[in-house]
This record gives sequence, C-alpha cells and structure tokens, in this order.
Amino acid sequence: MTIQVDDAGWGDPVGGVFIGVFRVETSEYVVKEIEVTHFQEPNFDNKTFLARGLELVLEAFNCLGMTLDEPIQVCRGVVLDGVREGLNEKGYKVIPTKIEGQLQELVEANFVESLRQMGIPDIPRVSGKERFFRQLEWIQDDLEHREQYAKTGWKNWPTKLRNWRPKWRRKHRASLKPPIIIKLGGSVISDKTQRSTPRLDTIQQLVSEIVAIESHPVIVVHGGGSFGHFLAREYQLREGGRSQEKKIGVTKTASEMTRLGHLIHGAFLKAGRPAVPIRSSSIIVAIDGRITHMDLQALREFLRQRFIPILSGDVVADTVRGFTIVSGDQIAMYLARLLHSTQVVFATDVDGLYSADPKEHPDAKRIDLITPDTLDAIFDEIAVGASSVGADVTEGMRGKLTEIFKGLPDDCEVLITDIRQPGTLDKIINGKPVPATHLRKHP
Ligand code: IP8
Repeated sequence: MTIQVDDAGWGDPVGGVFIGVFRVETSEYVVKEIEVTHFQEPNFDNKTFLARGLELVLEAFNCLGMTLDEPIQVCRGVVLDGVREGLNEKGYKVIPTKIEGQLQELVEANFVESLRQMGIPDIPRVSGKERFFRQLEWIQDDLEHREQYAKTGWKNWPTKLRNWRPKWRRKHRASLKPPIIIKLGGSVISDKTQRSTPRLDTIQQLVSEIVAIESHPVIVVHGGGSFGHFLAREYQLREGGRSQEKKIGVTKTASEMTRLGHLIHGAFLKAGRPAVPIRSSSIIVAIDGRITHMDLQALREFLRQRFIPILSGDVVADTVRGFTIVSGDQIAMYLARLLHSTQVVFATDVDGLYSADPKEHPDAKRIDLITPDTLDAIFDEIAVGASSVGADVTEGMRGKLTEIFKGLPDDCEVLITDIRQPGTLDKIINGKPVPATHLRKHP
C-alpha cells in the first residue's frame, strides 16, 4: 500500500505546522503538529523542526502499523527535509512528490481548524493573502498576549511582520464601519412571569427606534425572556448534559427561541427595514460555557449590505458540556470586541441601574457611571426594578454587569437604558446625553 506525508501551515504566521500521514488505499489518517515553539528563537535558527517532524512521522507510522516495504510519497516542502532524509536513512522507500487531493485537503482543514480554535475569526480555508493577513491582524490586535502563538523566528517577524499593516489592508479593514450593537433585554420584549409571552407592542416600538438609525450599521441581539429561561431552567441546560431528556430540552428551547426570533424579525419586516436572522447556535461554539468561536463571515457580508443582523442568547454547542446557554450579553460583548464597536446599548425597561427599585422608591438614585474600580461597591447597592423579575438562568443584573466587564474593549462604552422613548437611541448615537448608566473601562 502507499503512504503519503504532507504538511500545512509552513507559510502561515500563526501556529505550528501540521503533518498528515495517509494510507491511500484505506484512507487511514493520522495528523500531528510540530509545535509553534520550533518556529521561534532559538529553535528556528537551529532547525529543531526537522528532527521534531521526523519524530512525529515515526509516531504516526507506529499508529498506522507501517512496514518498510510500503512506498512513502513525501511532499517536497522544506519543513519535511528532515523527514525525507531520516526515513531514507532508516531504509524506507521515500518518493519526493507534490501531494494533492484528499490528504492535502485533510491536513489543511485540520490546520485551519486549529487557527479557528485559537479564536481567529473568519479564517479562510485556502492559503493566500487573506488568510495570512487575518492571522497577522489577530496577533497585532493583542500583541502582548498573542505573539506567543506566532512564528516569531521568521527573519522578517521583528523587522516587519509584527507591526505590518499595508495601506490596502487598512482600507480593507476600514471598509466596515464599526456597528452599534443593541441588546434587547428579555424582560422588555417578553413578560418574564408568563411562559412564552411576547410584548408585541413594545417589540414594534423598539424596532421603529432601531430602524430610524441610518448613520451606522446596527446589530440586534435579543435575550431569551420567558421564551428561553423557563425551559433553560427546567432542563438545567446551562450545565449541559448528554441525556436524551436534556436533548429534548435543548430542542424545545431552540424551538421557542426561533418563535421569539420570528416575532422580532417580523417587526423589522413590518417597519420595512432589511433585517436577517442569524442563529447563534449555527455560528457559535463554546468551551465550558464561554464562547470560543464565532463565525462572522455571513454576518459581515450582510452588514456591508446594510441588513440588520438579528441574533439572540441561545443554546449552543459546547465542547466540554455538550451544550450550554450563552446569554445575549455574552454574545453582544463578543461581537463588540470582534467588530471593534465603540457603543453597545443594553435596552431595559428602566433608564439605568438604580440604588433601589425606582418604581417603589421614588427617591432611588440612578448610578450614572460604573467602571471596573466601582463594580464591587455597585453590587452591594443595585436594584433594577422589573429587569430583575422572573426566572433567569444567566444570572440577572449581577451576571449582566460581570459579563459586560469581562468583554468590554478599551475604547467601547456600554449604556444601560430605556430606548422606548422616541429619539433616545438617536441621541445616544450622536453623543447627546440621555438618562442612562454608562459602563466604561476608564472613568
Ligand atoms: O436572556 C438566554 O439569553 P439572555 C437565552 O440574554 C436562553 O440571558 C435560551 C435562555
């Protein structure tokens, strides 16, 4: 039988290099990774990747039960120099070849998936300029923490790549204006005390305020309200699980969230503004309750064409728990970071957070500004009227504030307020003062 060996990732600035070993006749396949540290100094200069590559290929041969008489087609790439040489010395029949077809696709797909797992958004499957710059920009966006994942041993890394953003690329990036993200709280759009009870008039009112925004792209994320939280709590979906019963709970919740989403989408249709539902469970993967992957390719395209994408808190796949509930808050902040938004508006049924329930205590004071330094003191103080009523598996207002600060980018401001009053949203977007609680990283 014939064995093929191919690599992927040699020309990519992020991650190690993957080596795939494939038995053509049976499609048996083993993939290994030469770790990124072999492409950093001093290893890269010492070409330690050559010996490591050979070691990994021999491990793969072991898995496949290789014999010396099987011919081995090895890709001609530099990274496999050590593999070809080492195998020859050990008496294997090595044939340097250009590998195409199934193996090339497999190993390339595994490499790209590893980049996705790291959190690089919208990474194209095929290698080329776009894939290269997506990686570079991802590193540059948080150089301090992410440079450890780069092939920093490349000669041009310190001199050029680590800070390189060519002119055409700056233009390309600038072409999508950062969107305003509007999170519609579940307690505004539904009656949280009654199962699956929408507030249709309020939804329409909110939507008519949103569609009036012409100056910026807008993304809407809505909460689960009484469509999501009753079921999520009943089946304890946030904790995940594997049982059939729980999976039925997932199915019911997904179905109810679709129903709520349909009502909101319908309100946009009625208002005559192009809007498109984007199912969170189709684009998000979580690890142990936290979003680690969000595929934004379709959303970006729709945004460019001035559609309003509508997402929601949802039940999503989780690689540890099986599935979990991610809140609309987590989604909104994750989007804000990926899309460089400078404003996120949390629409609730009160114009901010108060020191006591303003409906019962007319003397309650609104908290105008919260920063990470004042957060703990605020936790002791807040009460938020109707927003805190009802069954909420994503932890109500305390969870909301924690979530916002976890994901808050440096130059982004979050407002918690009531946008039902005509013109409020317009004022916010134009930087005019409105009664609200502001959340910022810095005072
Ligand atoms: O209302 C939770 O989203 P949230 C979504 O934003 C579900 O916390 C399905 C309960």
